[in-house]
Amino acid sequence: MRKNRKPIALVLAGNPATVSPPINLLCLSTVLKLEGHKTEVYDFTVRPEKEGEFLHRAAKGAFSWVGFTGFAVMMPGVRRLVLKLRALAPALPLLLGGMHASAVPEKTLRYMPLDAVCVGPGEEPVKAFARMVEDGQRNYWEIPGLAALGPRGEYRTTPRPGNPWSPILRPDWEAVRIRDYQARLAGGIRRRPVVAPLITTMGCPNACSFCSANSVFGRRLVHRDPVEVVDEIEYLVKERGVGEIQILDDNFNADLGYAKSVLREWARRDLRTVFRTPSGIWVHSYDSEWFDLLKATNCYIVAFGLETFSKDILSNVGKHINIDAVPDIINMYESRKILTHGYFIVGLPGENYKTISNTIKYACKTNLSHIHTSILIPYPGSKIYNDAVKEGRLLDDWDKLYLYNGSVSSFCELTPEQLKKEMLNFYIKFYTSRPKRVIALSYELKNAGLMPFLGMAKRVSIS
Ligand code: B12
Repeated sequence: MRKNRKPIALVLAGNPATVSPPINLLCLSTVLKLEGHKTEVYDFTVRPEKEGEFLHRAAKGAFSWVGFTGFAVMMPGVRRLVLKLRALAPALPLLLGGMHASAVPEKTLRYMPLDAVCVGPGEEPVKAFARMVEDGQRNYWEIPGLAALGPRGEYRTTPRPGNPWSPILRPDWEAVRIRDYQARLAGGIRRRPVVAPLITTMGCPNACSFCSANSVFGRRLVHRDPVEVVDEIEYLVKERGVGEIQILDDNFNADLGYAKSVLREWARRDLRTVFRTPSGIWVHSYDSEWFDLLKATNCYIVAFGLETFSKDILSNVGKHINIDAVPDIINMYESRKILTHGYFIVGLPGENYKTISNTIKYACKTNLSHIHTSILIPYPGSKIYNDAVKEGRLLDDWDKLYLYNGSVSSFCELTPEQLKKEMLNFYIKFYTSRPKRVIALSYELKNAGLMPFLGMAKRVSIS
């Protein structure tokens, strides 16, 4: 590590209802440290009191440059900080990466005064950006994977050569305090006092039109080495006191063979952890060994993206699941005491009162233990957003793009307010449809504490 190098600040801004360690920044911190740089990770979602110190140090010229991450709903928070930094330290290079910058890079560069944005995975571009800053150059658009505005305000970028996928390295867990995330932990449901997120694969082979996850990794799956993944779990358990893992992959079992290889290594090490998959797994990807391995690694709940009971809507949005086969698959999990959680969206194109009430009836009739219902949000980078923008619809008040927010535009015959009522109606009907569901919900509330749920309730109420 070259002594005179100033540290690089990596920043997560915003005040989300629930929180989770910024794995993206922690992976990039590992990459930069391997290049001999010093990094400082600032997560203001859990340590807001650190913002003052961060701005003071920036004004004093303490940082080589600042890297931000974020997705749509976080952009107003990032912009607020960028404007402050521009005033305090005009020459400090500012780079933004992540889902939003990858989905709408030019719009993002015209929304706030950044030096550059990263489009896609950051591992390689972040190294080149650090070198260019050190060499005092500023033609950031020449770096493959970055985009910037040229001297006349023109949008400029350099595409990535060939296969842009460098291995995803273990997050730099030393850079954060895992205990800071426990009180408002994302996802609410938990079984152990200390929980940490984990990424084993990036990307998803599917192309559901309402999802923007393909903006960064495209429709492919990038795997981490299974042994490397379980080494990380062992470190979290033995060095950081973690007892529960949240696998945050977009589609952990999209490649069942790979997922089983991770679970086999995990079971072999007998780490006494439990885990769950809050981001959802593919409902049709299973076999008997998969179930045995889930039990051997203490998976206690899985989530499925089911979205709607309407076959027409499912095919319209390109979600190729056989909704008639799902109730039996749910029973395969529930009969093994692995709870199931269904994700539903109200307001997909083609939706009407009939399709919503059919979906509610369907969900109540299944043996699902829990549901999460949201209103369709046109996330930048999703096909629904891109098509709508092409048709001239204005969808860029990014601070409104969180799940429960009924006041965004509608893509079906119901108004946003009507959709919100139906969303609430869905929760009430489902959780009052069977006594065991009321008991299950109160058990989770008791277990996880009210904070995460209050956070979500606050979000529902203000919109
Ligand atoms: C973890 C996670 C969360 C965590 C927060 C994580 C955090 N602290 O940042 C929690 C649980 C809190 C969360 C909450 C929400 N989330 Co969320 N979340 C995710 C999830 C599952 C994984 C993100 C992640 O860490 N991936 C792993 C890392 C390695 O990948 P990455 O982030 O893409 O990073 C790579 C590149 O993007 C790039 N990069 C990223 N940052 C940077 C920075 C720099 C400087 C550079 C150079 C490069 C770079 O390099 C990285 C390594 O290659 C994604 C799914 C997804 N596919 O991204 C959804 C996702 C990002 N979430 C989403 C949403 C909508 C939400 C909510 C708004 C939902 C709600 N409740 O309303 C909330 C609210 C958040 C808020 N602030 O208000 C959407 C975003 C849609 C959009 N286009 O904006 C996603 C895509 C899910 C989906 N499929 O729709 N979320």
